[in-house]
Amino acid sequence: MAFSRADFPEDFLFGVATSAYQIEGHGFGGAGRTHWDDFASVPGNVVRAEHGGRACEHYTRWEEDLDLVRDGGFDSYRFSASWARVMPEGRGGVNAEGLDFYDRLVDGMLARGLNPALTLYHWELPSALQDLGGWRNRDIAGWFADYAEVLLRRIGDRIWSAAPLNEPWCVAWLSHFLGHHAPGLRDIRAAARAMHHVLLAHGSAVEAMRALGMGNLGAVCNFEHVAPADDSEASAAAARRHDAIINRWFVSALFNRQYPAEALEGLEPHLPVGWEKDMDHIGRPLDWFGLNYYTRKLVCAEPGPWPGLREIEGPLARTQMGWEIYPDGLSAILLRVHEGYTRGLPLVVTENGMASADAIRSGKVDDRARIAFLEDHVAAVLRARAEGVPVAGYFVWSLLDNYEWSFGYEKRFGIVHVDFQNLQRTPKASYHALARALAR
Ligand code: IFM
Repeated sequence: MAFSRADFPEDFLFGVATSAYQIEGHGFGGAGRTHWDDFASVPGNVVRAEHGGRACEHYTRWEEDLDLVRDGGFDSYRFSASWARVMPEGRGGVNAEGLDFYDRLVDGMLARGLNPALTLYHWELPSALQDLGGWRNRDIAGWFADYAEVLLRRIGDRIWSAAPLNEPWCVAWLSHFLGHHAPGLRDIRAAARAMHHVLLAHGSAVEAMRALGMGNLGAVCNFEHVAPADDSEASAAAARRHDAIINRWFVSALFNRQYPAEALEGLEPHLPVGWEKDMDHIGRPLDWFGLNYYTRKLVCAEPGPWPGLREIEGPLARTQMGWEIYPDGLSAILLRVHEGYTRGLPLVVTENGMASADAIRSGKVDDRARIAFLEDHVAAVLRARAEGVPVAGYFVWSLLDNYEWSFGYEKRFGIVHVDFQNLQRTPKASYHALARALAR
């Protein structure tokens, strides 16, 4: 790696991230059914109709996986808990085995000197709650706070940092407007409600965690560097609309207690009545803010209903996901979030990484493209720091090759290769390079 710990202050945190449904194996340990199991069972939704029933069998192999995190030189492990593993129906009954699992996992991190960085919801909604309208139903804020309380009464005393939801844009827009993720809706009314209710649920979970005496609470949103595809005013306006929906909606609610005008223009007629009264609940103070960053998007105007835009293929090199590689976008978004929204709050890059079609050859995985990707993005973090942005940590996505949602197991984001036949883990060249860079 072109960087090392010496380039950062002593307390800068390096970590690696995963999520529950993508690695655990939801078929194990009495977890309830989730809307991802339902979504994957509809032909055409997921590549080869793959689901998270077995995934990486992290549920039984977690000790080996935590050893990998420790031996990689990381300070922190960002993981998520599955709501349906803790409460199979989403409300009411608790699955004791599920709570025991997270209890063991957190102790396992502490035993290895790793700071547990918890996300409460990384996309697998209990099916029973989807039956009640899921993120369209305002009551979800209360259900979510109850789940937070059940889980954190058990493990909250040992959690280093917690964030309620991963990437609310994906939970709301990608899943209810674009239909790419569970529950697979393409419905502006459902999307508008989900865009608001994810934030309401965030506020309720933060309130519940504060009531338990927890600190170091944050939020994690995904960002793209958005640019107009050409120099027309129509494309510039389309890019502003896309930017408002993906980049500004959440951060502006969380830190400025308002929604951006370019997004309200299409969504306000569909928001729940009285949404304005929720903004103080949503914008309660946080201790840090996490940004997930992968790519940039070029956008042009598209005739038709709001938001009237389309993404255009750009000329830059791409990852296995087809995403353009654009490290400058990371420094730009860090600066923008710092100046316009978080104003001095510590920022953490909570996800960054790339998928590549990695294969084992002679026992090794030579993922040099990932090494270059990580080097270039860490350099972007250093540039942002040099401009005064208080970036306090950087997490690689992901520890393991895993279930990449509607792409099934085809897209490999791990710094550790997983053979999905026998589940054998093989650290890739990027893992070894990181371990050398992060060695103390
Ligand atoms: O795999 C996902 C993760 O669940 C959320 N952030 C983006 C990753 C890559 O698509």
